[in-house]
Amino acid sequence: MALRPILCLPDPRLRATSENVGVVDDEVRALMDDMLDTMYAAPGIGLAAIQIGVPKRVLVIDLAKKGELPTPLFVADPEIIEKSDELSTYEEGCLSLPEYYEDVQRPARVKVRYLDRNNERQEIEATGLLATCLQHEMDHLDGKLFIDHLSRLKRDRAEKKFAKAARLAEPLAPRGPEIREKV
Ligand code: GNR
Ligand code: NI
Repeated sequence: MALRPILCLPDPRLRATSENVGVVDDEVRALMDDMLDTMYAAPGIGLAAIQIGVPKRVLVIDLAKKGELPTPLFVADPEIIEKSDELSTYEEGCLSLPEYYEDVQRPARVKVRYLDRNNERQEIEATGLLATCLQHEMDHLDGKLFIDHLSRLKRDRAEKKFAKAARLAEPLAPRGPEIREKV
């Protein structure tokens, strides 16, 4: 078990399409365990493998609050097999876009088929925050971020904000201190 660094926008790996694992074997289980540790440490309620740079269709979720018993959900190769016409709105955040939050509308209910940590086929019918979180994580597997659900204006502003943050955080070497930007 290990903590792994979480990639942030504008890292292009977040836009990659992840590949199915096919079988949940020991290697995938080890990945899931690292992801869960990394997610709890962040802390977050969900994490997709690509957020730690691994382009596999694997995600973990735990909606249990601090002080409650952990209830981890381990998911590989998920597919949405039903979704409601009814939508619901949640204020979303993403560990790959730190400290940025916006309302996002998504189907209120989804039925998802997936492989669990024991490589067994499962189906889950989710509503509420779990439905939102599953869809948010599954978007990551296709290189999609929650800002892609916002207006063009909001998305552009968010991308610019993170591009600038990355520039400012970057090496002092290629750019002398005399041309450091003001925040
Ligand atoms: O920790 C997270 N919180 C959250 C809140 C509302 C909707 C989705 C999420 S997922 C996010 C963690 C994350 O970035 N997962 O990819
Ligand atoms: Ni996210």
